[in-house]
Amino acid sequence: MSPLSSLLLAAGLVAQATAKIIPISVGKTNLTMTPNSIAAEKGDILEFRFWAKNHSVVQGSWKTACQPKPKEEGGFWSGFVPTEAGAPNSQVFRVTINDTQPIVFYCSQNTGTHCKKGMFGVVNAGVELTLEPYAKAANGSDSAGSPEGGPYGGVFEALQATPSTTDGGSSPSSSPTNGAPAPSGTNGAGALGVSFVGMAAVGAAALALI
Ligand SMILES: *[C@@H]1O[C@H](CO)[C@@H](O)[C@H](O)[C@H]1NC(C)=O
Ligand SMILES: *[C@@H]1O[C@H](CO)[C@@H](O)[C@H](O)[C@H]1NC(C)=O
Ligand SMILES: *[C@@H]1O[C@H](CO)[C@@H](O)[C@H](O)[C@H]1NC(C)=O
Ligand SMILES: *[C@@H]1O[C@H](CO)[C@@H](O)[C@H](O)[C@H]1NC(C)=O
Ligand SMILES: [Cu+2]
Repeated sequence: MSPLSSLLLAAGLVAQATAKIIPISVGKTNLTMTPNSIAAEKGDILEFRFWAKNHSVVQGSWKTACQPKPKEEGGFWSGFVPTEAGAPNSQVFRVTINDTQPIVFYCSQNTGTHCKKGMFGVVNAGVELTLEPYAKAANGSDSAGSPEGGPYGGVFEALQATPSTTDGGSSPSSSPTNGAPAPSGTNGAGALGVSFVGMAAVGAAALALI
């Protein structure tokens, strides 16, 4: 293999390796999504990790707080995921990001009015489509909407053990339970992304020896 094609192959591996898994804790600390403001690129995966007691995630409409984006327009819905206290549910809900349009998501549990109390988050917030106006509207909303029927727009998978530093819920949450939408936490690049980059680096080093 020529040095040039080795280089191109290595570059290809690195380019493929940039998609990352972004863990989001659902209800780990009070009624919050952590982090609640996320930057994601096309191909990245939102990984929702559910904590006690009984939460959901729904892609919301930007027009009406705590109401779903109509199913016929896409979006996602996990259904309710009852979870025992003390540990995250053994199943995570993974949603692939297909573009960089702003997304809002919320928990539709009405026992305790979770969305109204701040249980929502945004992905790729835009100029106007941000947490703050959404929080205001959510605080004034009545009940949260759940889409009809079963989950869509994502897949349930077994929770993988990852280093605690990649757990979105491990960073202290600064978002209060009621209202003010201070962005909390940061994106944790999933272990998968990191290990692919590592493999690409090893591959490139090996190719350089050929
Ligand atoms: C969770 O809620 C309790 C009771 O309202 C409050 O005392 C505590 O500070 C909250 N924790 C966080 C991290 O916001
Ligand atoms: C979870 O919450 C939903 C919506 O409130 C409810 O229909 C369902 O019965 C709850 N499940 C459990 C196990 O509490
Ligand atoms: C991205 O596309 C996949 C496949 O069509 C879909 O399941 C997923 O819900 C989409 N993601 C979002 C955020 O709509
Ligand atoms: C939520 O709405 C109530 C009633 O209108 C208001 O008193 C409260 O200050 C609002 N909270 C936030 C955080 O905006
Ligand atoms: Cu909830």
